[in-house]
Amino acid sequence: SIKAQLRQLTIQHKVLMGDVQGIIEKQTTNDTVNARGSSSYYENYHSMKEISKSKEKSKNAIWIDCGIHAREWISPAFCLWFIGHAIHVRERDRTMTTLLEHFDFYVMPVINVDGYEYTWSHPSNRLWRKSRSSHGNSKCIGTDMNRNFDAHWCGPGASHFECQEIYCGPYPESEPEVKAVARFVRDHKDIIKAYITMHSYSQLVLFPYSYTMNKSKDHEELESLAQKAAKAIKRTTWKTYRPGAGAQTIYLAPGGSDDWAYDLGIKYSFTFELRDTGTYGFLLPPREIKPTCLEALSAVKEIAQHVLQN
Ligand code: ING
Ligand code: ZN
Repeated sequence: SIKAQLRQLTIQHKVLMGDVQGIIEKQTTNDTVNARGSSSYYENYHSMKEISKSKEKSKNAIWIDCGIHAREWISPAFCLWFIGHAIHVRERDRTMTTLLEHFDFYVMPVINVDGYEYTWSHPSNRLWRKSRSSHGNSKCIGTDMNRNFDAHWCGPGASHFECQEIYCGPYPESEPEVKAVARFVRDHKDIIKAYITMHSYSQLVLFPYSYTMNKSKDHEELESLAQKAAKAIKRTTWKTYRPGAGAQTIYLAPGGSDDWAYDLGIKYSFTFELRDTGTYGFLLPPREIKPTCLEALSAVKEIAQHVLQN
């Protein structure tokens, strides 16, 4: 039954999260701060995890965030798995070691903590997408955080109506979680060389723009890099991911984080849509967590290596 399936999924995800949380707490106590908490937590700066090989500051960096949308559980699973992998195997994984010599990784495991928690604690709302903020006396709750960034905010492809799944919020960065990410990325835009955000599902490697059908000025380079990332995935697990510009590939969507980061000047800006292509959709079975993480890692490495060479 769907209920038993949900229970099984939740348990497996919890095991994975607990495991990685344990690793983090044991091995990187100095660098990390608790990633759990409610949205008020985002008023300060400290809900990001940084993986770094050295203590000296202002190395070039790569930003990865997960869990903008509550129901896309494979996304936070990837971020936590990535942290664990980077810490655990970096001595054995040569590519990872090299990358960590050149970059700091800033990893935000769950942007939408309240929404994410809600999908766990209210199984009947397992498919909740938005944040959990309220808006005046509207009966509807939540803002779509991937429509809340200041990039052609609330143009076609978003909605001003609180009850819609793609509600853009009352104004850009109205959500404290979005504001915190935007502020951090803005304040570090000179060192952040790539912006990567993880969603699900559809198996896509997307790049700007999503807010317009027009091509960005780096379209050709981003397309070929997205293609390289998709090929790396294919080599890893034989899964097919399709590369493309957001609006041309799926739909017009203003206010997205990758478009915002790109217009801020971070050229290498990508949105991943992880597994699957619709068989299970957001309810991805536990056995697919690990292979999805492995394939996503291979794509992230491909992007990081390209950034290193350019
Ligand atoms: N897809 C994204 C969404 O927010 C997207 C697609 C990518 C929009 C990049 C804007 C920018 O709708 C999912 N599955 O959330
Ligand atoms: Zn999403």
